[in-house]
Formats: sequence, structure tokens, C-alpha cells
Amino acid sequence: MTQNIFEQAIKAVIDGDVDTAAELARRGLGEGLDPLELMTNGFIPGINRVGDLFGSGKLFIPGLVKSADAMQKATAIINAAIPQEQETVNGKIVIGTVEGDMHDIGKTIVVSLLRANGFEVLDLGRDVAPHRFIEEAEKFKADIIGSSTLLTTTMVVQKELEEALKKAGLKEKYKTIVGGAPVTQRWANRIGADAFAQDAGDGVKKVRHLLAKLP
Ligand code: B1M
Repeated sequence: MTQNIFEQAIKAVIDGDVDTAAELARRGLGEGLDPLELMTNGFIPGINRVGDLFGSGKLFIPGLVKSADAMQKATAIINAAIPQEQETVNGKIVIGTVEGDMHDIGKTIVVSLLRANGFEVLDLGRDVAPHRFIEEAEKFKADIIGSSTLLTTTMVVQKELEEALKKAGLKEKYKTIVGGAPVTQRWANRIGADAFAQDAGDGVKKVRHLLAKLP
């Protein structure tokens, strides 16, 4: 039964079927499935398959956009169902997708899970320039700046953010965390980011570690 719903979710995303994706998200939650499990075993493998099809020239932009719409609809329904921690914990994070990059599905899942764990999060959305991450972090009195990127061509903006922080004399003030499909621990080390997270759950874990290191 559960396996069946995961398979249907994968198919709905590949087909770019927004209504079915939404219905499956609601049905899965209604049947008591854990929101993250539904995402991890159903919708995320679906959009990853779409990425593979697109990458190998078997799917084109209109199909990619339809699948992204189905994924976004399901993600919005599932994110809204993640139980929220009532008490806020100490820790403020500004997070965004870097300049030049419009991919925000994964970043939005990370934001939801951080909020669900009681962190205060300012979501800057997508296409965020390094100077804006810094300005918003200053205004929000953030502890951590998180950046996401899905394009290999925009990974460099994460490096520019580190450089901008150093130039402004703020590198010691903020911890930084980087993520996104092409991002690795090796990349984080190379650019001087304080942490890398593989997925949303890992993001929560790494944010906790970073906060524990703050003075
Ligand atoms: Co685009 N796209 N796309 N796309 N797209 C990729 C990334 C691509 C790999 C597809 C492919 O070719 N196989 C490819 C990039 C290739 C490369 O860079 N080498 C690509 C391309 C080429 C493009 C365009 C250039 C296509 C074109 O127009 N010719 C264009 C770029 C536009 C732009 O940004 N300037 C484009 C556009 C789009 C859509 C708009 C149609 C849509 C995005 C819609 C949206 O996000 N609102 C889209 C989609 C959906 C994808 C794929 C298929 C799926 C991305 C996704 O949502 N994954 C993607 C293929 C792929 O990645 N497999 C692809 C699901 C999501 C849950 O995972 O984002 O990795 P992810 O997030 C994870 C972790 O990475 C981590 O946690 C998340 C949850 O587990 N994580 C963090 C992410 N951020 C984090 C931050 C953290 C911590 C963890 O701390 C701060």
C-alpha cells in the first residue's frame, strides 16, 4: 500500500501531473505517512528521475517545468504538514538560493525542517546576491547564513559569499552552511564554508553543531 503510493508519486512527478501529485500528497498524509518519508521515498526520487531524463535529452524544458510544478505543489502540501516545534530554540538562520539560480524546492524543504525544529529562519527566496545575504543577516541578527545552489555554474556564488564576508570583516561573526545537489563537503572545505549538508535532516544536524560552536 505504502510502496504503491510512493510509486504513484514518482509517476505523477515524471508525468508532470499537478492534480495527481497534490492528491497523492494529501492521501499519503491522510493515511498517516510521515511527511519526510513521503517526500524522500516518493516525490524526491520522482524529480530526480526527471533530472536524469532531462540530463540525457529524453525530456525537454516544457516537461521539466510541468514536473517542477507537480513537485512544488506536493512539496507545499507536505511542508505545511510537518509538525512545528512550539518553542523556538536559540538560533537564527538566513537562507536563500544563490544569485543566478532559480531552483528552490530543496531549499524550501530545508527551511521547513529547520522551522519545524524550532529555529528562527528568514527565507530570502532565490536569486540572492552575496551582499544581500550579508545585509539581511545583519538586520535579522542571524547566527548562520545558509546558501543553496543546484547549478554547477552558480556554485561560485557560495565562494563569493565567503569572500564578501571576509572582506567585510564578518567571517568570524557568522557561521556558514552550504547545500544543493552539486555541493559536497570537499567544496565546502575548499571555499571555507563552516558546514555542508546533504539533505534537510542533515541540515538540521549541522545547524545544531554550528550553533554549539558559537561563543
Ligand atoms: Co533545473 N537543472 N534547470 N530546473 N533542475 C537541474 C539542477 C539539472 C541537474 C538537471 C539536469 O540537467 N540533469 C541541471 C543543472 C546542470 C548543471 O548545473 N550542471 C538543470 C538545468 C540545466 C536547468 C536550466 C539551466 C534548464 C534550462 O533552462 N535550459 C534552468 C536553470 C534556471 C536557473 O536557475 N537560472 C533550470 C530550471 C529548472 C526549473 C525552473 C524548471 C525547475 C526548478 C523549479 C524550482 O526549484 N522552483 C528545475 C528542476 C526541478 C530541476 C531538477 C530536475 C530537480 C531539482 C529539485 O528540485 N530536486 C534538477 C535535477 C536534479 O537535481 N536531480 C535540475 C529535489 C530537491 C528536494 O533536491 O534541490 O538537491 P535538492 O535539495 C536537497 C539537497 O540538495 C539539500 O537538501 C534538499 C532536501 O533534501 N539542500 C540543502 C539543498 N539546499 C540546501 C541548503 C542547505 C542544506 C541542504 O543549507 C543551506
